[in-house]
Amino acid sequence: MASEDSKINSLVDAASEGDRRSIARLLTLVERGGISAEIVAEATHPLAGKSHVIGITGAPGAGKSTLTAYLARDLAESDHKPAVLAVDPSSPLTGGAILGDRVRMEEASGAGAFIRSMATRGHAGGLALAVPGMVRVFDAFGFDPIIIETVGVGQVEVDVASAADTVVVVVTSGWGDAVQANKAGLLEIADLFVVNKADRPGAKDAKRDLELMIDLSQVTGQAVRRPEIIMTTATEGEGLDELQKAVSEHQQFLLQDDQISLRRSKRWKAEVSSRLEYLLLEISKNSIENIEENQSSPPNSVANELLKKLLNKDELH
Ligand SMILES: Nc1nc2c(ncn2[C@@H]2O[C@H](COP(=O)(O)OP(=O)(O)O)[C@@H](O)[C@H]2O)c(=O)[nH]1
Ligand SMILES: [Mg+2]
Repeated sequence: MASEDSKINSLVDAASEGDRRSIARLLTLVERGGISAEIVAEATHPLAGKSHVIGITGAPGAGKSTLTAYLARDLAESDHKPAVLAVDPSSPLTGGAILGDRVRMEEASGAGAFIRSMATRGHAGGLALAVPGMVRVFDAFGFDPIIIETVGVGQVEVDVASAADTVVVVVTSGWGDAVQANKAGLLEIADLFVVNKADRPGAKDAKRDLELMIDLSQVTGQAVRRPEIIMTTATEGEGLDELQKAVSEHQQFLLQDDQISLRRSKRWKAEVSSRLEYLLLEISKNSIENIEENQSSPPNSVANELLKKLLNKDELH
């Protein structure tokens, strides 16, 4: 492991000098999981904790990638150093997207944004471990803000987005879209709403639906701050200035009220919890593989005995 340590140390040194290839390699190590990911986490943790993390989520096809590309390009052109982590099976970088979207992402990276996409499957420990680790790499090397784009359908994807400092939920002008977002649990996590495809009919209705649902949630006292609703036509770049302004106002709000430390603490705990779940699952798999089978023993008491034995051990592996 010493050689792995020193390899990662030199990647970290080069990444600190701004070497993008080293940053990309560190991201890959984190994405693959395992012991290297742990070494990267330990090396980058002390350097991180400064960046604003923006989560952009919503139904597939809502326009998240289009919005993200514009936002990243505008931020890069206005002296920021944005990074994008697209956790999206249909993201422009993983194929399947139309040319216009890919061109916009390329423009954003041409302007200096670091764009990275990842598939939703095949990570040791899952997205819940890979995403925070990759965000930490961006944070450690000065990328700010960091935009995470996720599809707001699976629970893990929603959790990943909701761990951001500012959560943007994108709905479209289609009838009932706001209601769907509500069902997917997106309403509760939104700091800001975007009604995209405002060029299409029904945008005002979508906004009204959202207003009503926010009113109801305010009655039950869930929301800390009433989420603003921004209308955009992402393909035309319309409403993007308003979105950027709303994001930065939310950031100011977090700083003033020290809401930011609440978010960070929630994020920290969520990551510890994901890690713990992962470790427990691994331990459980290993114990099952090595178990001496005796079908006359009741499974629950075998599990209890195994756990007792495991809890008395010092070593993880
Ligand atoms: N008419 C219209 N189409 C849009 C708008 N924003 C995005 N689109 C299109 O909707 C499709 C899905 O966009 P994409 O950004 O990939 O959505 P994602 O799945 O949420 O990332 C693409 O064909 C976009 O060009 C918009 O404001 N108006
Ligand atoms: Mg997308």
